[in-house]
Amino acid sequence: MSNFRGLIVAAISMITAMATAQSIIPRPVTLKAAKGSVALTARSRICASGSARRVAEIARGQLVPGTGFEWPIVTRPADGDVVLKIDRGLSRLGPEGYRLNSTGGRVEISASAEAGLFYGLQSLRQLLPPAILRRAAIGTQDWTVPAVEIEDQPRFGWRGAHLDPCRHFRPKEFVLKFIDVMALHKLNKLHFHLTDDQGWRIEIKKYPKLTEVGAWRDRTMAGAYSEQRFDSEPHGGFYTQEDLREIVAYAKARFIEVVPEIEMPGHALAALAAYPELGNGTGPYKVGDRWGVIKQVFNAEDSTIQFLQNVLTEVLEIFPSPFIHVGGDECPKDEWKASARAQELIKERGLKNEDELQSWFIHQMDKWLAQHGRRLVGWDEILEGGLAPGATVMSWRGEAGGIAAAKAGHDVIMTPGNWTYFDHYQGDPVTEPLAIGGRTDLAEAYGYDPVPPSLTPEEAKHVLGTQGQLWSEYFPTTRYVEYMAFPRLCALSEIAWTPRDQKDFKDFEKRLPEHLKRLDAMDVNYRKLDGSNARYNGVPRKQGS
Ligand code: TNX
Repeated sequence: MSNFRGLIVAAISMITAMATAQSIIPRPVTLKAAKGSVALTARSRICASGSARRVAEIARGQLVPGTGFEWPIVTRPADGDVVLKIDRGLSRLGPEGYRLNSTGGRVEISASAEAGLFYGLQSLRQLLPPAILRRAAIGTQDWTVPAVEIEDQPRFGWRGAHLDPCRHFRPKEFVLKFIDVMALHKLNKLHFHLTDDQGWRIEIKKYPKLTEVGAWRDRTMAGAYSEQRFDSEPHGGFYTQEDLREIVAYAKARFIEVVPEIEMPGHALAALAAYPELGNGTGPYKVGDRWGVIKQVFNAEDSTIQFLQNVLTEVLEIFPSPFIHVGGDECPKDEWKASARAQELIKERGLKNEDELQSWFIHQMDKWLAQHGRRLVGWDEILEGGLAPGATVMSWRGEAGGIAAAKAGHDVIMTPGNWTYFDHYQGDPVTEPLAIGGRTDLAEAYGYDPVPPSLTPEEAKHVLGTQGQLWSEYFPTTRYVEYMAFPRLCALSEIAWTPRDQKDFKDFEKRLPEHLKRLDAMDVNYRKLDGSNARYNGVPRKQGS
């Protein structure tokens, strides 16, 4: 009798393990299920040598908490172990590709580089029960890995998520948690939007007022834009350089690069409040308390260029990313049109108009960044008035900017609002919590393809990838950010990773329920597939952030 029961239990755990094997997000290029499984136990070890050892330390960090096992790192493998192997023979899969094989009594992950091993490890975590993602063991658990053979590699090198801590400041703890969730989805670029009209969030030692003044506002727009209503609560915060170094290092250990964004010449009001001489003489300035496009922008004096390059000098010391984002979006030209001095600068520099002045501005940054061994990224407005030679374009107002830039031989990241702006509603606006507008349901988000059909294969090589945007005007709390991000960011991870011909929304929908249990285990909020938790996310402003 007890034998029979044992058999049933074994069969059930096999079936559950098989279901789990089929629920990896983003979907691997190939996954072959085989008979059998590997049981990870308190005797299991991590086996690694050479440069795989560094990933073995990371693997310990990701396997010890949930299992409560010790996971010693050893060099000779035995059955029941997790084996990490650098195998140069796998270079055809690229540095981020990997193989995972659990058919021979142990789990073997091999890759030609450390990043690949890390992504194999993320797939292993998704082959295990969701409790592997908890921060401590919750009791005895069957850590069975189904027998599978996976061979996998990403479609794109830029698989991003964007955070906007300017409109509502986010504590460092949240950013670190978000990085953990990104890593689980094999996302590798965190676009960190650090300055905007409503707040300057990065400490700059040379210009302390940027955060003393620019990081704080007296009140904030509440409710829908049309209501023109404000709360009366001061809001603010910023990251010290040490906080940012910690974030960068934490991300790096998870193979994520943090790409900082310093906005110019628009979205500058917080900086103007701190240093009014950077403006067009239209002060006094106050840190922004309303959303939308704001007319006050930087002037284009040489001294302002110098100021911003001094800021960037400190930015480069903190962020090793080859890409530095300088914004460039939504810079109204009203002030430059009205300013005699701006008109004089246009003439002096032999420019035609205000668009060319903006282009001149961005060119200065492009040249300077190139001299410092970095590459400029900007929103698609940087195309207006002439694109700077080294610029990479983020195409947000649809795909046209990205297409034009790729055809002109520039790299692009496809971030069109209709598909990748996760501040849009993800269901019926009547029942969903307040959002900026628009509507991008999960199916629509999943359906996006970052390579527009009008590009030739050669031009398409300029599409580095895509990313999900989390503009945060209407997200007062971190729970709110998560609700808007998930599961759409899960969909985006699959757009960025999985080959186009293997994307299948029906199949994705089948894998999602198991995947959402992983988000539960990590205490990540998300929109339930039936929308039934929508009204619980219409949380009052400022609560629980
Ligand atoms: C436009 S996208 C902006 C942001 C807003 C966003 C809201 C972009 C480059 N600029 O400043 O937050 O729309 O969706």
